[in-house]
Formats: sequence, structure tokens, C-alpha cells
Amino acid sequence: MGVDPIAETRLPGYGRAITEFCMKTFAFLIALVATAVSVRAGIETGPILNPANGHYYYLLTSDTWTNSEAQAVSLGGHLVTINDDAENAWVVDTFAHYGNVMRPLWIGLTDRDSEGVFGWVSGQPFTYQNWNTLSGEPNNSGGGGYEEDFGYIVEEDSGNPSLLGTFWNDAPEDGQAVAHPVYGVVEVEPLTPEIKGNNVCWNTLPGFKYQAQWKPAHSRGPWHNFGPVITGTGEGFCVTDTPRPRPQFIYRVIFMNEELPGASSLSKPRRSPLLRR
Ligand SMILES: [Ca+2]
Ligand SMILES: [Ca+2]
Ligand SMILES: [Ca+2]
Repeated sequence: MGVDPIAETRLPGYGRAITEFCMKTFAFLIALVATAVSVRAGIETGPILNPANGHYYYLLTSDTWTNSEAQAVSLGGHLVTINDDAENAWVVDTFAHYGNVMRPLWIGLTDRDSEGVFGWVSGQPFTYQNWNTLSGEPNNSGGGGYEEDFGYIVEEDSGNPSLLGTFWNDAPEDGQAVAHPVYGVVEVEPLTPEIKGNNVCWNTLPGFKYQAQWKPAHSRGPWHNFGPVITGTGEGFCVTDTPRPRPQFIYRVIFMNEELPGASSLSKPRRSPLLRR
């Protein structure tokens, strides 16, 4: 006795082979899932309104610059374009210590296409700069023999006395050699409608409510709604069959919900630039 009869019926190595097959299959599936979810960074918080420019911002989970930009595009924007000191300060104040975590922040700045020629991934002109010149940034090197083609805002305490918080540094796209994990900041300009044929189209944000309006270009009269109130899905949306120009109508899109995150400072519905045919 003492012998397990079931064990005796097994072929030698059979159970191990099954186990190995299952583990390899499982590992393969895990790898597939990991590949699928690693394409985009996640969303840590947002959207948050910057009252100074009417743009909305998201803080992403720590990820590569490329995966962070992929999420930014899916949200209808890009990694943030810093246009001036005020926007740099607002981004730092809002996100660099979010949740009491010290965070270096990816911005939409890269020289991946042409070494040393930095530009905004949004396509906006590169005018304002805030490089950490004390350490010679952008230097394309952390001394590790790798390229540094992606810009980030340095955290308050980088551990390097010549690399100061709120200034910019260039880093490899995985953030290697940056002292802390790097988090993407997304900027979305929610109200940039266009006229396409007889349609007015714009990029919507999830959960935001919009109303398209028109009036004659030279009228002091009221705005008229056309089309229904739209609840954003994150996709582009078009209101069809705009009123025809006789002689000329103008159009705009307004936010309908004042309960938007961070929107309490708005005293009246936010509206888009006027569109003219
Ligand atoms: Ca900006
Ligand atoms: Ca570079
Ligand atoms: Ca650098």
C-alpha cells in the first residue's frame, strides 16, 4: 500500500507535457493581452479645464512617450503643447504633484524625425522654450549611449542639483534614466468645429454636451439652435444640413453642461470661435 493507484496509470512525463503546453499557451495569451493593452497609456485623471485657454487636460498613467501620445490622440488631442510660461506653470501646479506623487511629465515635444530639431507633435509652431539649460538640455544623452528624443518637464526633486523642476529635459522614449516614472499630460482643444459641405463637425469629449447654433452674420439678434443636443462619445460628430447662407450665416458650438470637471469658473456657456462660410 501507500501507492496512489491513479498516479500509476499515468504515462511518464504526460502530466508535465500537458502542464508545459498549458503554461506556454497561457504565457502566449498573456503576451497577446499585454501587447494589446500596452499600446496606449491609461488615464489617471481628467478632463480638467484650464480656464486661461479653455482647453482640457488629462493626466495619464506612467508609460512610454509613444503609448502616451497614442492615448492622447484617442482622446481627441495630443501630448501637451506648452505655449507660454503660464501654461507651463498651470501644468506643473495641476499635475506634477497630483495625488501627492512627484511626477515628471511627458510633453508633446520630440526630435525623433530629425536629431536636434524639436517640434510639437500637435504641429503647432515651436516658439516658447523652457529647457533646463543649466545641465545643457537638450543634450540627447544621459551618458548611457542612447538617444534622447522626447521632452518632459523635470520633477521637483530629480536628485540632480543641475536638473531643476519645471524646466524641460530630453529623455529616451521609455523614460529610461529619468529619476521617477514619467506621466503623460494630454491637451485637448474641444471646440474646433469645421464646416464640411453643409455640415458643422467637431471632435467631442466623452460625456460632454454640445449644441450647434447659427445666426445671420450681421444680426444682433439671438442665436438659433440647429440639430439636437449632442452627448460626446470621444469621436468626431457632424450636425448635418446647416442653414444655407443668405447671404451669410455664422456658426458656433457651445457647451451645455456647466457641471463639467473644473468648469465651475465659467459664468456662461463656453463657445467655439465663430465659423463663416
Ligand atoms: Ca497649449
Ligand atoms: Ca534627440
Ligand atoms: Ca537630456
